[in-house]
Amino acid sequence: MEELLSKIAHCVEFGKVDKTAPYPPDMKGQEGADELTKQAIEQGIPAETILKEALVIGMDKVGVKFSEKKIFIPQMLMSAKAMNAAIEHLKPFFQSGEVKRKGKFIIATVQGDLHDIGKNLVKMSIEGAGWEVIDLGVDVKAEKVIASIEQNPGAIVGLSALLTTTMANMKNSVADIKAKYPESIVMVGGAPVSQGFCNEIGADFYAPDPQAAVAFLKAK
Ligand code: B1M
Repeated sequence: MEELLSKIAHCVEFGKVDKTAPYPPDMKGQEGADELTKQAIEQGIPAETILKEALVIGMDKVGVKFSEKKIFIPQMLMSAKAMNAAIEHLKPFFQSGEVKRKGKFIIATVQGDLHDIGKNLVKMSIEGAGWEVIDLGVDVKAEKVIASIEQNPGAIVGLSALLTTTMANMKNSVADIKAKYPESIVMVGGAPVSQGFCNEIGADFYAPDPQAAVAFLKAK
């Protein structure tokens, strides 16, 4: 099991999508994140283990190498592509919750931020927990979230941010949403976000991961 997980992490780290992918040249002809994740599922490795012990590990290495200027945007995009290929196989497990809708959840990555892998994982888990999710996408202005609350009264809002620079937009979005709809519940998450930041900006809940987001909604 460990060997397969570390192979998947390697594919994410080096952006190997599938067997037919010519990139990276030194892995040409080898199986990629797509085939190996399928094998892991077939071997009965839980989706959450694959996510935490392979995909996120690979992505963390990508993040470190990017910070150290050892890789650049194109390589980071290939890693995102490999991760998405793997996530396709995990989807049914995140989405296999009860079908009955428990409520509505509006989710968005804040203005200026294009990172959506984490947001999409949270979306899948929340859908799996039986909520109808309205996904506004990435680079979303507060006005768009507010318009969605107008159309979906009572919906809980989830905002994701991955950049320290877009945390300011998260703060402004929470302020704008609360000014218009003081009773609305806003959940925040994303790698640079913390409980302290959540408290500081007046959001209602900080979820470090999809499991915490689902646990919060279950208690609603
Ligand atoms: Co970017 N990027 N990126 N990037 N990128 C980071 C975030 C960075 C940390 C890399 C680094 O330098 N080490 C760095 C940010 C530094 C900082 O702000 N301090 C960075 C940078 C600088 C940039 C650019 C500015 C680079 C440039 O152009 N010079 C640029 C910005 C573009 C923009 O947004 N305007 C950029 C671009 C990109 C790509 C487009 C190439 C690509 C994104 C592709 C995509 O998302 N479709 C990309 C990637 C892949 C990364 C890293 C490598 C991986 C992010 C990721 O998907 N992680 C990342 C480094 C890293 O995080 N290791 C990095 C896996 C994902 C599962 O984790 O999103 O944290 P995460 O989600 C978690 C939790 O946080 C939580 O649940 C998820 C599962 O556990 N969660 C929530 C997330 N949202 C939640 C919401 C919730 C609840 C929980 O409730 C609502």
